[in-house]
Order: sequence, then structure tokens, then C-alpha cells
Amino acid sequence: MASRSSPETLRGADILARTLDRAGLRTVFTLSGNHVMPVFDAAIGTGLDLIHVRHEAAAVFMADAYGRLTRRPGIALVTGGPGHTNAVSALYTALAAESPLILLSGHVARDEIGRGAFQELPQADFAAPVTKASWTAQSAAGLGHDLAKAARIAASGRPGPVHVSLPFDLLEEEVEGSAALWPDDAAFAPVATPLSDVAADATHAALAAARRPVILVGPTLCDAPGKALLQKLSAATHVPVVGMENPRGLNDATNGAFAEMLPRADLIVLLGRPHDFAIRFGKPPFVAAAARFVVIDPDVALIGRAIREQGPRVVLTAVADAVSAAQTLTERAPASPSRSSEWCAEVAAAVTYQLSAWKETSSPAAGPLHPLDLSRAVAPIIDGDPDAILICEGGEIGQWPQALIRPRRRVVNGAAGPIGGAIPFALAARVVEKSAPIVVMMGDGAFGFHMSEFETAARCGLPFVVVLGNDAGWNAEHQIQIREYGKDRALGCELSPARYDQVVQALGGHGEFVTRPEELRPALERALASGKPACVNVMIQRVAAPSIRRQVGTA
Ligand SMILES: Cc1ncc(C[n+]2csc(CCOP(=O)(O)OP(=O)(O)O)c2C)c(N)n1
Repeated sequence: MASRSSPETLRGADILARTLDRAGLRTVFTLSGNHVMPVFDAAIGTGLDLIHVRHEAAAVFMADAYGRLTRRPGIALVTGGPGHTNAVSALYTALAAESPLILLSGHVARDEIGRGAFQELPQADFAAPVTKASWTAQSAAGLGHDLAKAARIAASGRPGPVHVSLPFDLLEEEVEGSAALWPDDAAFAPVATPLSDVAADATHAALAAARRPVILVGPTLCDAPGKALLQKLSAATHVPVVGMENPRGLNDATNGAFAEMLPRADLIVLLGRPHDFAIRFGKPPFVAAAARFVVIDPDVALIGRAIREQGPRVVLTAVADAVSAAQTLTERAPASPSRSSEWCAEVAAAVTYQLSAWKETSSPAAGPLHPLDLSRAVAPIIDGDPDAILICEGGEIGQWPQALIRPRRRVVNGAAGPIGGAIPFALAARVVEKSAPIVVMMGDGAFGFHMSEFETAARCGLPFVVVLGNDAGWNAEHQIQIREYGKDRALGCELSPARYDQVVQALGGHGEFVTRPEELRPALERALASGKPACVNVMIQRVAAPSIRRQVGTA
């Protein structure tokens, strides 16, 4: 391992670091290791900001949240072999969340491949099933172009993760400096797949002919700019547009009682929304047997899947990315909507529906608290600042804020349904958002996965507040046991009421412990005011997630 031998030459690692710098992809979520130390060395003197973390999966979760919040690829850099395998597990989440990111992994030198090299693994193959593209770089001079290609693929079409393995010999190899090393800005830019005017007009004709059409969108359009665009589309057409990015699909608490409306739809436009489990495979009673489908998707294979599942009920298909298609549909909407706003209002009322029982539910004076009260305390913090970011984990506790709080900016665990990503998500959110509140709501089970990242956050000065619903158990799975097997057969889902607030204090953050309702708001205020990464550890009742059903008339 060495620095450059002359100022006229550059190591592959220098090309990589400087290309990231030139492209403005300066935050690198990373964990050190033999194979990537040349890149750490090359980062010195560039504008790169290495945020070095405590687990490679956390680096990928951070790059994922960065990608979702900015629509620019987040960058994760890890070492080869076990560093790579740790990182790959989190790519599954990013893939389902349609999150643009680039995983760069160190890799054995090319002349050691197949010889039993230290930490040797066919890394590109290992990452392939959970990425849009995955390859091993082949030349030092081409590393900048590898990066540009990875960024372009990650953010084009259906956004998602891309992996590039970096053989050690390439990172160390010296090449002559030349203009040809540096890709131009355009090489990084995503390529739009626009919806043709003909397809847009045909979609509008299908919408106009339907009585109760619904447009369903996926994670790509559930971010803040996506939501703003969809509001315009819905206002221009009087067609309800519903985002689905939660692993619970039609039971997504965010969408209230929408599951009761979908069977009434006679036309469903899947606008970048895969035809999958989330819509219960489009079958009755969740979707009307007579419903027709329009499928607009950047991925031909997913269009094919919808046709396989629905046959002739698919009346129109088009290849286009979700953002471009939503823009074109909005621009080409008829001058005035062809339908009244009644159906749209009915769907909106279902989506925002909240059970009246919730109004009467609150925590007993002596505690433990009801999970509803945690969301009630967090809501004004999020509602009070349009730039605030709410982060919701999986598990039962994570469903309450999704039912009660409607933030402009939000990161949820996503369609892959993982638990454990929320603390890394929060850390990356703070990299993106410098001042507005960032609040995480999660359970004690999920907290354990990456709690060591509080050390990273404290060390890097990245504050956020975790409101931890501590029911001393893996409640979501416990609820399944009670429901499916009976109360007396609950096994393997108990945890202890551990003092995670004290763990956070020991790692350099701020901790609060709450056992009674009146303690919660002051504790939250202190946590926010601390300016540190904070954990408000709240002892809660172990109750099932909200199940939102109401009786509505059918058409
Ligand atoms: C990576 C991963 N492991 C396991 C699961 C299964 N799982 C889903 S929710 C859950 C329990 C979560 O417990 P906690 O975070 O305490 O939240 P709670 O359900 O108790 O509110 C488990 C184990 C999962 N979805 N993802």
C-alpha cells in the first residue's frame, strides 16, 4: 500500500474519490477494512465526508435513507468478504423501497482470484439478486466511469441499489492523469423513460370511461416531491391517487380504511406500483373480479407479471418511469375533470379515517403508556415544521404513527418489511436535513439491531430523537402467536425491559426514561433541546397495531 509515486499520476483510489467529489456525492457511509484503505487515503484533501459507522448494514441503510430523501444515490463503502456480506443484507430493503444507492465494496486483487485469497468471494454474484446491476470494476482508469454508470442506473427507471466491487490492485494502480478519466456531469444523470402522449391520452380516456377509477403508486412517488406532484394529478383529474410503500399492503395504517374502497374500483391504474402481495395479488374480495387494469411501469418484466396475473383485464400498458408518467399525465389531463369530485372525496375520507375508539383511548395514570399517546406527543413536533422528518420502524409500534401522523417527509421501513434500519435512517436524515426535527418511532426489539450507531451519531454530531416504545418483547410476532396459536402458546418473543436510554447515554447521547404519561412530553422536549442523538425510552402496553375497519356501503 502506498501513496502516489509522482504528482502526474493517480491511483485508482484517487480517481474514485475525486470522481465522487466532482459529482457532488460527497457523503460516504463507510466502515474500514483492508481492501478499501486506499480509498480512505485518497479521500484526504478531497471534499469527501467519510461517516464511518459500526456495521456495514447500517452504512447501506444510511445510503438508502439518503437516496430516498434526496433522489440522489447514497454512497456506501465497505470492505470485501464479510464486510460485503454484511452490507448486502440491507440492499434488499433499498431494492423494495426503490431507493437509489451505490454500494462500493473492496475486493481481492484480480491476480488472487481463485487462489484462496483472504476474504475472497464472488461478490458481484452475491449482490446481484438484490441490486439493479452488480459488477466488478475492470480497469483503474475506468473507475470514474464505473461510478457514473452506477449512479445513472441507480436513479433511472425504477430507482434502486447498484453494486460495484473494487479489486484492490485497481485501487493501487497508478495511471497518468488525463481528461478521459473524468466522466462529464451528464453521465451521472438519470435517464427518464417518458410516457408517450399517446399512452397518456389513452390512460385519460380509460379513466374518463370508468366510474370509480383509482391510481395506485409505489414508493418512488411517496416522497415529498412525489406527493406534491400526485396532489396536482388528482386535482386535475378528480381521480384518487393512493401511495403504497408499507409492507402491510392494504392494511397499511397510513391509508386508513382504503382497503374497503379498493373492491369498489372498476379501473385500477398501477402507476409504477408493482402487481404483488400488497394488493393481495389483485384478487377478490380485495379487488373486484370485474376491475380493469392500466399498467404503467419502467420494468417490462413487471408489466408482464401484471398481464400474467390479470389476463385480459389489463386493458392498457405503457413503459415509463413513475415520475415522468405522473408528470405527463398531469400535463395532459383534460382542461376540466370529466367527473365530479365525489368519488375522490369518498376515497380521501377512507384514507384519513381514524377509529373513534382512539379518541377514548389513553394511558392509565400510573402507566405503562398506550402506544397512541406516543404518537400524540410526537405529532405536534412533526406537524410544526414542514421540513421535519418522521421515521417509522416496522413492528406494531411503528403502525401507530403511520395511522396518526401525516408528515410531508417520512422514511418507513418499506415494502421489504425489515426491522432494524430506523436508527441508521435517522442518522442519514440528519446529514440531509440540518435543522428541522427528526423523530424516530420504533420498538425495543428493532432498537437492538443498530443501537451502536448512537455512538456514530454522537461522534459525528448528528442529533435526532428516538421515541422507543418498550414493551419488553417482539410484539408483532407475539400478536401473531396469540391470534394464530392461542395465548398459552406464546414462545420466544419475550425481551427484558432494558434501559436503552442508559445505553444511549453511555454512547454519548441523551437518554430519558418514561414510565408515566405526564413524564412523556417534558422528556421529549428535553431530548429535542439536548442537541444530541437521544432516546426517550417509554414503557408501553403490549397492544396490537391499529386495525382500521369501518362499515361502508358497497356500490
Ligand atoms: C430483519 C427482520 N427480522 C425479523 C422480522 C420479523 N419481525 C417483524 S416485526 C417484529 C417485532 C418487532 O419488535 P419491536 O421492534 O419491539 O416492535 P413491536 O412489534 O414490539 O412494537 C419482528 C421480529 C422482520 N420483519 N425483519
